[in-house]
Amino acid sequence: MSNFKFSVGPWNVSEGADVYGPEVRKTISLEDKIIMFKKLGFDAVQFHDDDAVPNMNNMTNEEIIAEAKHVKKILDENGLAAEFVAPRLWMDPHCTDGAFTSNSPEDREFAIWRAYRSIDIANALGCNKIVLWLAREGTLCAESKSAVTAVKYLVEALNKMLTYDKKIKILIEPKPNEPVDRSFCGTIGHVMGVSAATIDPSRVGGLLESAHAVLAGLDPANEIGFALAMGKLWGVHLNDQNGLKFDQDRSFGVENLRQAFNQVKLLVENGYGKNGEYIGLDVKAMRTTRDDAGWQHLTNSLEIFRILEAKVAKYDYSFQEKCIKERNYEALELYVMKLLMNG
Ligand code: 3MF
Ligand code: MG
Repeated sequence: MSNFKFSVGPWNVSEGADVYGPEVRKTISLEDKIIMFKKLGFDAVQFHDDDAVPNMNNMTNEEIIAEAKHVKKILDENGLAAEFVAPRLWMDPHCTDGAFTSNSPEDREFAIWRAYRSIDIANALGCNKIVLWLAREGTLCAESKSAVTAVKYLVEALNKMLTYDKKIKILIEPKPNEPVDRSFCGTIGHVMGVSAATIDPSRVGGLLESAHAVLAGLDPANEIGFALAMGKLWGVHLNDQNGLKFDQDRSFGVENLRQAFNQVKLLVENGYGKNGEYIGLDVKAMRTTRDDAGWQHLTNSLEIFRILEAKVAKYDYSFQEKCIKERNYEALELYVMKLLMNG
């Protein structure tokens, strides 16, 4: 049992291709994934714009909305909600050099078109959250873009989206690198800065992904804490990451259990979810995973989360208080480690 609601995106169940090798698992249709997500205990689905409406570049606005409504029907039939829509700008040839911060005015215009369509799709799916993972908003060649101009372009794009629809909320998902070398908005702190610079900071917040924080050399729990303190943690992508290397999207908790515990602890202590926020996963099966186990990283992540939630419920806050009073953090640390190691 859990006090939280859970969400997952269709890209979490993939064919397993990586930069050095081809697909290793069969393709599963969106509808079959949705049916399975429900069976596995999820409450909502996260979407890229083109997860919901493939081939959208070649469709009229009306056709896009009609297709999104069809997906909404599938969600309704399976008792699942849509959590958010994220424009998948990084896959498009228009966005080779970035999207909102591209050096090309036409390509920046295209990015805004896709952002508007993502808002239309979100409305058709019955959700008001737009997630922006700013994948290529940064540089490979440091001199190729001015960080000053680029950040201003970014704020401009957010303002356009906020003006296009007065009810949407924008969740920026920061990541310090990959596929770019230096991104313009790498941590939750950057997200807060960008939010404050928009015409409506109350509608611009963050989605924190554990692995992205680790890639920035930060503790994901501390990043979660910062966003919670600002009242801006509107989504999470829980997963794990073994140090500073390629983005691994490992199952939640499998690399750093104590960090995972502290993420859950902060979420519980601060009433995350009380405003309808979901515990979102962004996890990848290992490439070695066979077809019949292609969902196991999801069930493993859910199980680890729930076990950690139970550990938080058992957590002895009076002992924590005593240790803090006596400034005996060695004792507190051992207590936490034993709590995690025992049963
Ligand atoms: C990349 C990510 C992305 C985002 C997704 C939704 C493909 O590191 O985390 O996953 O989470 O695009 O915003
Ligand atoms: Mg993510």
